[in-house]
Amino acid sequence: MRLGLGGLFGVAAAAVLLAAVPAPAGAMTGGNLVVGGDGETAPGPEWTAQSGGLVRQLYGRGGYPGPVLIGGGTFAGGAYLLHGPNGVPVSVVRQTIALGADDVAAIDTGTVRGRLSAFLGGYNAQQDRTGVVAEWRDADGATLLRQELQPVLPAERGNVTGFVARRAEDAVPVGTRSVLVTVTATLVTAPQHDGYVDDIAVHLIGIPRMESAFSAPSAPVGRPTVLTLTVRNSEDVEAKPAWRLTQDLPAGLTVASQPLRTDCAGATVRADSPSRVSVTGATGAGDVACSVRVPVVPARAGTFVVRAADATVDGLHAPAADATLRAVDPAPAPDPAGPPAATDAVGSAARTRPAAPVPEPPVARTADRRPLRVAVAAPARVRAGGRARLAVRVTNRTAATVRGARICVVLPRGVRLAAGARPCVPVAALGPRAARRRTFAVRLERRAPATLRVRARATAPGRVAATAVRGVRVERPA
Ligand SMILES: [Ca+2]
Repeated sequence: MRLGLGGLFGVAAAAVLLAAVPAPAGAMTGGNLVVGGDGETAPGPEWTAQSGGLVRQLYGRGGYPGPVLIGGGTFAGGAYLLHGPNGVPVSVVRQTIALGADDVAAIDTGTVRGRLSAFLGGYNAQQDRTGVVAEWRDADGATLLRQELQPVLPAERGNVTGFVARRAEDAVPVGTRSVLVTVTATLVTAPQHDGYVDDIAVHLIGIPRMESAFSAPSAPVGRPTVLTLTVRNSEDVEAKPAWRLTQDLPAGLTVASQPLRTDCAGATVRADSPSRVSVTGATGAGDVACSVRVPVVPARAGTFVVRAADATVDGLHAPAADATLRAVDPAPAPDPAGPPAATDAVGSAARTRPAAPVPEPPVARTADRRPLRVAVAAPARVRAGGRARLAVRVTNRTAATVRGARICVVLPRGVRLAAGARPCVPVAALGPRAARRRTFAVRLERRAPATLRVRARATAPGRVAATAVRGVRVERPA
């Protein structure tokens, strides 16, 4: 017996029926499913007493200990501890936790673990003791799993006043629908009850989930887009054992480059093949989610589905949904003829704005991506025996100055350069993106109507030559 003020705040419930305490909706949050297990509110009807009851006591008052751990240190026990009522030899109180639909669904995947925990303690060499049992039960009330936190006896405490943290953690059996928590407090050294308990808790611990998603719903064919593979911790955000995932890609979608980037600490990521990505890692305490960015390229237009069924996981939930990408042909190159005539509306009437006048005859251009681009312009029609001027324009398409370029025209039979003209002319240094234009005077000797092809070529040391061809219609002489 210890002299003190035990039971000062006591509430001893006497009901016999077991009350079911519904878990909050979506309780797979890592929160404590036990109500009133910390004494911070006075024990009430959430605890059903078969005998005796539970009372609470301020820490550190009237000779009661603070929240101190045997072996050193303290724990966050709040202001109150719990114990059985003074003078009652054996108190038994119970609480039934009805698991919510979300929890039941998770449990029935067979991947949820359950933890019962509490701080249990006593006073000096006294034998007063309290223990806690959790029975995980099916819909018929049959116990599928039993966890027990044994009382802390004086020998374990070294006859020192204080608490020991106890916990039990096991896989929750499929079919579990409720948890019956029983607290048994035994008074040996009357009348004060010094079998202490605090922070009685039941937690559900899930496993992380894999998710997959594309950075955008559509992407051009042949261009990389990002498939993100995410490992999202369960809402308890507790540390989880090592996990592994493998995702196979659909035909026509391949990994664009390596190495693959990830923010999953310590993870190993690799593409086993162009169509398979593997990740191994672990989830630390407090980790909410991490991801792997996989650049992928669609080889053709169409819809690509990265299927959840093509994911292989160990220590994770498989993705709940597929990831879908629509691959589209790249946008066509701009029309060399320029934009169509613009229209705008004035009042209720629309009118057509004339296109900008074309200062020169139509121009034929090369369509390739060479560093020099050349275009040749000529009148579309000339009279036989007449004269014409060919205009050749060369453009430096690079970001560097091009030196030593030349422009040449190659004329078909029936077309001659005018007297004094040369077929090739040099071009001074061409700055980045700069263009130069040279003209060539020619005379059409041909008499019969025909279409002649005039060719222009630009060359520069170390540069790929570019050519352009222009058809010139020769008409009958006037
Ligand atoms: Ca407490």
